[in-house]
Amino acid sequence: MKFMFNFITLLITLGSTQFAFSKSKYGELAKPLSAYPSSLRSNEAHPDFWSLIPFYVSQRDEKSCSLASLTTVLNAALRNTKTRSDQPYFTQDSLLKFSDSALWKKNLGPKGQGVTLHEIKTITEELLKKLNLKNASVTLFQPGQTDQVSLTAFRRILIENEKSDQDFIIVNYVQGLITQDSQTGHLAPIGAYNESKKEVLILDPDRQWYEPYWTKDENLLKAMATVDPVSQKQRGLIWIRLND
Ligand SMILES: [Ca+2]
Repeated sequence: MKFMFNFITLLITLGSTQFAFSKSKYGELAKPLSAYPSSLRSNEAHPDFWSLIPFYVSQRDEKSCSLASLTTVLNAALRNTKTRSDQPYFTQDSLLKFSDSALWKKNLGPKGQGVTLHEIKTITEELLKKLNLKNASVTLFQPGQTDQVSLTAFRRILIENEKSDQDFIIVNYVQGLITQDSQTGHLAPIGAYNESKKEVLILDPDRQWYEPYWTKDENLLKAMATVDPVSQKQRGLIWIRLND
């Protein structure tokens, strides 16, 4: 009887321990894509999603969201030029090597803390130049605030970007303001925008923990309108246009 009592006590303790340390992965604001498959079966074509998803990679470690995001985006951008049997797509390692980026070497190394928004803009511009994409450009958007003016400007970019797979967005936001993760800065490509629902699909490279998730554009604006403690600058997004 005493054994049974101790066994039940142990089960209760284990159960309460699990509840104490585990919480909902996605919370209230993020909706995992697999739970909403019909969200991509509308009349809208979602050209970015269908260009990016074949190349959607998982970041190789916690610092490498910039490397994973650019691997996904650049493979999508170059997919129509890599048609020969001797033309591999980029892996994260081969892109890092090809870039020869001092910023990546420093920030993804043992003492690095990842890459800021301004740094990924510089790295992207260097890569576009190396890839001889002469007409390409990178635009920075830092909303700074969550007011109506900022929301309208953000929506204008999302609507314009949704029209074509000749441009892509990488967003810099606080992951934990969308999901239930830590309150740290993060980078991820935007997969799609549903204008009627005002929802953005984030292709989070943190694939060990997440699949792509939808969130309201207002939520993403709040997570972007924050200050990066490393750079002391506002977060935001870069908009990569191949034919500017
Ligand atoms: Ca686009």
